[in-house]
Amino acid sequence: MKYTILTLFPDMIKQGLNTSIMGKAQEKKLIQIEAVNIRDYAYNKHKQVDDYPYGGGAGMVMQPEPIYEAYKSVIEDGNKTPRVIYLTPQGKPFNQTMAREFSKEEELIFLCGHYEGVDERVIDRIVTDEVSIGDYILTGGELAVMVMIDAISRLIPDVLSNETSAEIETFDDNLLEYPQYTRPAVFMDDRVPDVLLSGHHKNIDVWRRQQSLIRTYHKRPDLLETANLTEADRKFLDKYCK
Ligand code: 6GU
Repeated sequence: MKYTILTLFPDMIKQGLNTSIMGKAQEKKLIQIEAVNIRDYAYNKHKQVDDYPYGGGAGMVMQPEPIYEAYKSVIEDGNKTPRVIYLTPQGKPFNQTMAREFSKEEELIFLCGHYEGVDERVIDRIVTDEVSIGDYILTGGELAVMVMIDAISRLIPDVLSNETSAEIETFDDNLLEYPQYTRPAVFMDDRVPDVLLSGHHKNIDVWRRQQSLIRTYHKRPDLLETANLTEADRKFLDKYCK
């Protein structure tokens, strides 16, 4: 997967993603991250990339030409037309289903806005997807891109170790994770649930599934509406909730 980010703060992206699992994935060439500085495509001598909004009002608006030139520089070394994702609180809410869908692409381009916005004409011309990472306002799209790249990349084969990747399936059912415990078996008089020490794998699986259901019911009941529930799950929930 190749990610290209059009941004005014390329260092922020590079530094945010060069550690831990994203850093390893880059070293192993499983993902490639290129941050293109929009300012390099400013063509007035002051390297200005924003201007006052037509019609007045507060703040500055990013001009269309530098963004368009930066975009052209990315797609011109080939005849590909990758999806271009514009990060904006007005976009479609990002979720695991979208992460899975994007992870199947070979290449993605992200456009990070700043200031009060981006000239609408360049959005109309190059953007294929508008995405938001939640109902709050960030100062720019950079943190949002990092969130998306992390969520997408961990779904790419071999980015996570095999051991860890099985965990992905949990959200597939739209349920929250069951609680986890490690040594010591007793912490401040608090014992790890007996079933986990029993060595009885079938019972452990049943207990974990039930814990996932209980948690989801209490913490995110909205998820249960779209959850992938078996007949046994429904029976358990009916009984538990009454
Ligand atoms: Cl994707 N961008 C910005 N600038 N703010 C946001 C956002 C994105 N998602 C939530 N707030």
